[in-house]
Amino acid sequence: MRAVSLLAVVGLVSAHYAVEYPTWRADSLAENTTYSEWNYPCAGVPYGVGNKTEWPIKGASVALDLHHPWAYVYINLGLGENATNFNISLTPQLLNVTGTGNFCLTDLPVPDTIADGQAATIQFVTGGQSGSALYNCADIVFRSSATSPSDGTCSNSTGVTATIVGQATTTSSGSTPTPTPNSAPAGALGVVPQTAVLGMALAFILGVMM
Ligand SMILES: [Cu+2]
Repeated sequence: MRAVSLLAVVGLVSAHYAVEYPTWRADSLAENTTYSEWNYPCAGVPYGVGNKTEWPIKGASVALDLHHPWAYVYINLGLGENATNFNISLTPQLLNVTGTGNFCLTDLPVPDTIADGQAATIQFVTGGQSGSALYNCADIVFRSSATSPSDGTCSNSTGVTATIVGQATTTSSGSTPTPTPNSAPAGALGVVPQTAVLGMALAFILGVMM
């Protein structure tokens, strides 16, 4: 039983995450490369080796394929060719995303000052239980004429949910909060399913394998 559990966790933690849209600079999970998602700012993938996507100025979306039980997700923007300063946050509210599989964010808050034809790089950052971060980048050109994929191709897998960290859980007026004696205090851990907690504990033990 124990062996089965450990194998299951190894499966979860061995693949970090993939960027599905816009197309990432290159597949940072590919074998036989020096790429590593541990490496800031773009997983060791040099600028110019890969794809550049025409990305909408309004209604922009991103899609990830998440492989960990949960992650804090940050999406940053750096302007220009070969940007190194990712100083524009497209996720001003910290997101805790639980579950594995497809995760989609739509209508990202692109600054009004961005003009048609502006080159930029989107930096994806996920933070996990260890405190370390995983990085990926996608190179783009903003286009007012571009459109994001339709809803069918940008959706959340079953069980994938995003919670804004630090935002109090909303309850309808008059309702009585359900006692949860063994749960963590208010905050991120309170929303993590028990299965994820188990996975996190085992992942901690196996931290070197992440
Ligand atoms: Cu991983």
